[in-house]
Amino acid sequence: MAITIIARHMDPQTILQALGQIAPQLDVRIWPDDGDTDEISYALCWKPPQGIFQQYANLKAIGSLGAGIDFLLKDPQLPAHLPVTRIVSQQLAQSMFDYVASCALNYCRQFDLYRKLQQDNLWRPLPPLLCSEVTIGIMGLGELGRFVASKLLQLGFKVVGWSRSSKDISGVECYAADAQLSPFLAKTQMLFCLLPLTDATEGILNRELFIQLPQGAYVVNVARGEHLIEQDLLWALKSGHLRGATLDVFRQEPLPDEHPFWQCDQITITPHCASATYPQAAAPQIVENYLRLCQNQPLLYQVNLKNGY
Ligand code: NDP
Ligand code: OXD
Repeated sequence: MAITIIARHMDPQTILQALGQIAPQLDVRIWPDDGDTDEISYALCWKPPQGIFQQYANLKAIGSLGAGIDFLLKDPQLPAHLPVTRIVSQQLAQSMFDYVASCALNYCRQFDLYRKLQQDNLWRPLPPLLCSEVTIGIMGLGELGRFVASKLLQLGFKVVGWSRSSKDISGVECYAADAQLSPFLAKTQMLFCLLPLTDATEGILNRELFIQLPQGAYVVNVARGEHLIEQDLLWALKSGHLRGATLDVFRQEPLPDEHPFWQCDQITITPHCASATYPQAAAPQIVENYLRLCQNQPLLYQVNLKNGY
């Protein structure tokens, strides 16, 4: 039995090294030079080519090297009978919080507005905005959203959250399901999307949603580019309804040169780096899952394929 790493837009060597440091006895290979594919039982993937799993006759499980698995579900030939795992780690959650907190504090201290004033050499103190006066709305209260929500409270923000099923998170006003989306949005001055990409969530950041946010709200998408209807965001910014947006994920990555987002000074762009998997943090759970696979035991962090996350 062996593991293969099928990674594009991510360095497979760093995963290989991290696995080698804690489990040198494992047979870990890197696609496309992974030898006899019949020997592979666990495929660790990041954006693999579609149809690739057909080459592995004895595959027992597929692992996403990130938190999301949407790129796997896009493959019509994904073997439906195999378990799919993903990465869940304190490091991913903390790193996402660091990103979210930077955005939230920037919004609160109005650095985006000062940047505009600076362009015109304008020295103009704006009315102060305290963290305690800002309500942050988190869409998705899973591994990342829950952690981020609780930590934002510690910074002094008011926090509301929205998820599919109802939640009880101390200090966070929780809303659930489509019926409670509107009241959640009505309270949200700064919206963070931390939803998985599924049929139900694709295109959820659209005009109808934006107009339910209060005037001057700010939107941050750290989930997937397909959550956002791009023209609707440009409209909401141009109309002045939204103050600004920070986008870490895009329908096409890297964002093409000619994309209008580059030229929009109300949008801050980061290159899908909000929270990357650190190989050292991910390696222990990968090894644990491989050992479980060898012993036919249930895997950690298995995704519910019916739900799509
Ligand atoms: P989880 O699967 O742990 O949590 C998903 C949350 O979304 C759950 O609370 C779930 O509700 C909720 N949800 C799912 N569908 C719906 C729906 N239709 N309506 C309302 N709520 C819904 O995911 P993670 O927290 O681990 O990660 C979230 C996403 O963040 C990933 O899928 C990935 O796309 C993105 N990500 C981005 C990174 C970056 O660097 N930009 C890094 C890591 C992740 P319930 O609890 O009721 O099931
Ligand atoms: C992930 C990501 O899903 O980096 O982990 O987007």
